[in-house]
Amino acid sequence: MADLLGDARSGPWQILPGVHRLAGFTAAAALMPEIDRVAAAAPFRFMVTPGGQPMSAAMTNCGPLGWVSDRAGYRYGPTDPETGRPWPAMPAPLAALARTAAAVAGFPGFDPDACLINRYAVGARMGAHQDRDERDFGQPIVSVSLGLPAVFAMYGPKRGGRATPIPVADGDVVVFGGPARRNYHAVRAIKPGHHPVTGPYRFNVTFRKAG
Ligand SMILES: O=C(O)CCC(=O)C(=O)O
Ligand SMILES: [Mn+2]
Repeated sequence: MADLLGDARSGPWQILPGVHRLAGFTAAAALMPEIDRVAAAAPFRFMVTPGGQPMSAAMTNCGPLGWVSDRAGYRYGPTDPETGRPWPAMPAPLAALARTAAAVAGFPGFDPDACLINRYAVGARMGAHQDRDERDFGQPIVSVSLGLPAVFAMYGPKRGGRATPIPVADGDVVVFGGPARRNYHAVRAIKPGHHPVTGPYRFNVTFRKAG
């Protein structure tokens, strides 16, 4: 695939060094049945920050490792603290999508072991943060947007400064890695709307190599 793709890292999808948006790469219609199956086994919940504030987006996970936040901090773990059971398996179509998107963006060999699913209602947002609970920052982040549109704001590796707004609509995939792997990023508040598949929600599916 690398030969066919050529120098994808500087290709037409690159927004900033190491930040790629693959527009219309998938669609909610294709993925929501998989997400519904995951949520039936590991329901969406509002985790709390280490400071005790409920998060704005509801979350669940699939795959060998799930990302968890509670009063004890942020971490990855193999079991759902709500049920005590392992997180549901990562559906094969989701894993395949993540691998393909990473390769297209110039990160061949990505093999995610963690898939965090965020559900945003209208008005929900995510403040600026780095993804830094993973072991290997050589591995990219693959972030799939489904349903209602949003603005994904990409900052630099230091807190603050000006963000590059990246509009993300249903089916868009943002891949960031390499020089952008430790960039701060945020999701602006979701505007009111209705999507034919997800209704009043935006879903984000984030794939990572955590362990
Ligand atoms: O919802 C998004 O687009 C980004 C989510 C995110 O940054 C995260 O879960 O760490
Ligand atoms: Mn993040």
